[in-house]
Formats: sequence, structure tokens, C-alpha cells
Amino acid sequence: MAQPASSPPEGAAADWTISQDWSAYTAAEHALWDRLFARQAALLPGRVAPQFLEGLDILRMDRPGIPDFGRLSERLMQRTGWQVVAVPGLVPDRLFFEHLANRRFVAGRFIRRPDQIDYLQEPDVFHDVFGHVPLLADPVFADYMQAYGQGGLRADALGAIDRLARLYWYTVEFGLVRDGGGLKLYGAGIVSSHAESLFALEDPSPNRIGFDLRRVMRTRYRIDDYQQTYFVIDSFDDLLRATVETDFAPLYAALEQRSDLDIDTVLPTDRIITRGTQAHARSRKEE
Ligand code: HBI
Ligand code: FE
Repeated sequence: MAQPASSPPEGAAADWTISQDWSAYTAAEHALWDRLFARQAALLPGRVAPQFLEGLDILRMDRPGIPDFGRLSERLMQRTGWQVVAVPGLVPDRLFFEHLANRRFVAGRFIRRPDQIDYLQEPDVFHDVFGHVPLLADPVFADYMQAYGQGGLRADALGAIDRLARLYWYTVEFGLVRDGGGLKLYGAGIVSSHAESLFALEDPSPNRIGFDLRRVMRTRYRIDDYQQTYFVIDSFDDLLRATVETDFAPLYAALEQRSDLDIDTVLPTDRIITRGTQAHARSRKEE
């Protein structure tokens, strides 16, 4: 992944944090948040993990306007000991992990332009705060995020950040969770996107495969379109357990001997929940 410059941008602290400067948001920016919020709030009940909706409620995120990170952090701190801090954009991997390991979630403070309402590549305040923050109010998920940060610091020392980043991608960003007989969304990249919320859950195109740590770490991902494969965890408890109970160092070493898997590969050993038609990816290629 492209790395930002290693020294902080002008005006940022050594850890890349900046002031949110909440009073500088314009009425139009708050209104854009409200529009994005209303659209997802109408879509997600019944489709998202219940812990996400509880988080929105506990953090009072249904109030109008872009949330004030200070107030959000007060509530989050009481609940799980997490804080939300503002950054200008992507921060270097090591710093990102250090923040997570210390229960600080770094969030972009800017909001997308109205013409980017459906898609932008860099994480803005709607993706970061609406997408990521509600689950930080869940004690188990909150521990998972910290464990990921700690794992990141160790992966950095072992030269294995790329493998660990795949875990983040297929869980924190694009994860699905089993719920009774059905599936629910929890990945921030999905729940902050109207179209991908529908696609990930209901479209016949993508594969949906039972989560397996080793399998996920071998799997490439795409950043330019909907995922071609989603991985499904059984519960946040299972995800946390798999992450804290596995010694990643021998796993990274073993994976050196194995080839990477393509974004649409289905293995005979996979626990297949849905085998996708991949019609969506194919239609994009023909465009
Ligand atoms: N910085 N602000 C920000 N947000 C991220 O999600 C982020 C980052 N830096 C690195 C990073 N993510 C990932 O590439 C790591 O998980 C490897
Ligand atoms: Fe994200």
C-alpha cells in the first residue's frame, strides 16, 4: 500500500494528530453528514450486527451534524476506554498500529464532496466515524481492535504488515458475521456504503466463505470495487479468540511457503456459505 511521508504534515503533532476544529465545519458539511446518516440509518436495521446499532445509540450518534470527537470520546471512554482523534488522512502503518494499541482510533476530519457521496478512496469522517466508531462501544470488538494494533507492531518487526493488513481488510473493513440462519454486516467499508451494504449481503456475485485466519492472510484484496469474496465470522468472541490465541510469528513463517490466493479463488477446504457467480466483477471488466 502507498505510504504517506514519514514526517507529520505541517500543523500536525508528532503522532500525526490534529485538532478536529469542529466549529470550522460549514452548514453544508453537516447537512451532507445528515444525508449520509439518514440513508444508512434507514437501510441498516435488520442488516447490520446488533452491536453496531447499540453503539450508535450508546454514543448518541443519531444527533444531527458531524459528531464532535471530544464528546464522542467522552462517551466511548466511559464505555470501553477508547478515544477518537483527528488526523489529516492516512497515517504511516506504525503510527496507525501504535494508536490502536493505545485504544485511540484515528479518524479523518474532512467530509467528502457532494459529488463523491457514493464513492471515494480516502477515508473521510463519515467512513471513519459512522463506519468504525459504533463497534468500538462493544467491549469485545474494542478488544479486537486493540489486539490488532498490538499485532501490527509485532508484524512490523517481522516484515509481515501486508499479511496482517489482509486481516484488517477482511474483518474490520469488509467483514460479515453469522446471525442465526442468516448473515449480518459489520465491516466499516460496507456499512458506510449504501450500495455495498446491499451488494455484500444480497447480491449473487460475491463468494461468502467462513472465516479462517490463515486463509484470509493468503488472500489478496481489491480497493477499487466491491469485494469478490467476503469472509464470515461466527461471532466477535470467535474473532477475538482467533486473534489473541494465535501466535502470528510461526504463521507468517509458514505462509512464506504458500502462494497468495486470488480475490475470487474458492478452495476445496473452504467453508462455503455462498459460491458467487462473479457476475458483477465480470461485467465491470467488459465495460
Ligand atoms: N491511516 N488514517 C488511517 N486510517 C487507516 O485505516 C489506516 C491508516 N494507515 C495505515 C492503515 N490504515 C493500514 O494500511 C494498516 O492496517 C496496515
Ligand atoms: Fe476504514
